[in-house]
Amino acid sequence: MSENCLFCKIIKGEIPSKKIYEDDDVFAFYDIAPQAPVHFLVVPKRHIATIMDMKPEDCELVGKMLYRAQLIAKDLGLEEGGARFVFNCKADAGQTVFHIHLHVVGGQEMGWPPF
Ligand code: D5M
Repeated sequence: MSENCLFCKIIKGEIPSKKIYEDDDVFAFYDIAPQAPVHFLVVPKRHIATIMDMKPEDCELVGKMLYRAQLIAKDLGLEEGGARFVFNCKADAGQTVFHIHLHVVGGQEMGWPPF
């Protein structure tokens, strides 16, 4: 846990969120500013600031995030149409919260490239 991290506070329940799922390792909740009909975030309970701070021992944890994200996506009706699974990393990608989070957005067709 990191003292002044928004998502650490959400995980601890100090800041409210619309929780979707929680286990010992990961936490999932709806994004406060949805960019699509379905938009949720999956975060690890362990504080990792950016994807570029990943260490070898984080590989299993990030795999659990992705695994849980696709299960939730299917539960929320995204299996047929699919979804986008995104990690923004640092300034150029628009990362604003420095605790890694996997965005899952779906429920509509999306364009590419994303800029
Ligand atoms: O995405 C950070 C995301 O975090 C952005 O889509 C808004 C979301 N956010 C910020 N505060 C909250 C709270 N309190 N609840 C739920 N979602 C939140 P980034 O990839 O860093 O730009």
